[in-house]
Amino acid sequence: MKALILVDLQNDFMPGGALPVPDGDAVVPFANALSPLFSLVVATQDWHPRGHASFASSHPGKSPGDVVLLGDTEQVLWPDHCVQNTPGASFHSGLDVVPIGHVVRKGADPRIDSYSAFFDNDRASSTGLDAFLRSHGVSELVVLGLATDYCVKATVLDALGLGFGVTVVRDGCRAVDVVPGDGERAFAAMEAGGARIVEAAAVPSL
Ligand code: VGL
Ligand code: ZN
Repeated sequence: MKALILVDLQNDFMPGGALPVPDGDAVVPFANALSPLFSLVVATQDWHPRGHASFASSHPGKSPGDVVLLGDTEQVLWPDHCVQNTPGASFHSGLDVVPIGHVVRKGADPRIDSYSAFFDNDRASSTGLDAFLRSHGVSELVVLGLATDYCVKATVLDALGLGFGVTVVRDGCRAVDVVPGDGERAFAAMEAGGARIVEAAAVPSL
């Protein structure tokens, strides 16, 4: 069985949000158009406590874009974003949430970030998504969302490592592009890892 994974379609990643992904709101119509084609739709939500270790504001003297070590794991620092139970953490108001059957909240551990929908960045703990998908007989994932170069990429590479077949919807993703080209390099890395990259128009015939 196939499932659709909608990655982090939250206000703080949209234009005007705290960590805006350029043109990020352009992917919402793709999510709405594709969701009815799947019997299982899973949405992820970046879900940080106040003072999260990925926030530059939690590290005196540091700014967004700086890199620190959290234990042995490198962490890019971000503006405060997707704080639990704030409007920035809510799904974009244009997203049709009715087809969403399961929500994965990640990044809730104050000490470590979780780009992937499957594992924290230090790999020490799992969100339970792998077990959830397997219990529903899912072996194929179709993935779209934000941001191509962080949470989409991490989710896709983990899914491939767990043995899922993965298709990424290119026009359903947008990148932060801290360094220009990061989004394109992320697609190349996902493809090299075994993901199929398609346009949304190809999804109905998958
Ligand atoms: C993300 C940076 C920090 C993402 C989440 O959704 O790609 N990026 N937190
Ligand atoms: Zn985050």
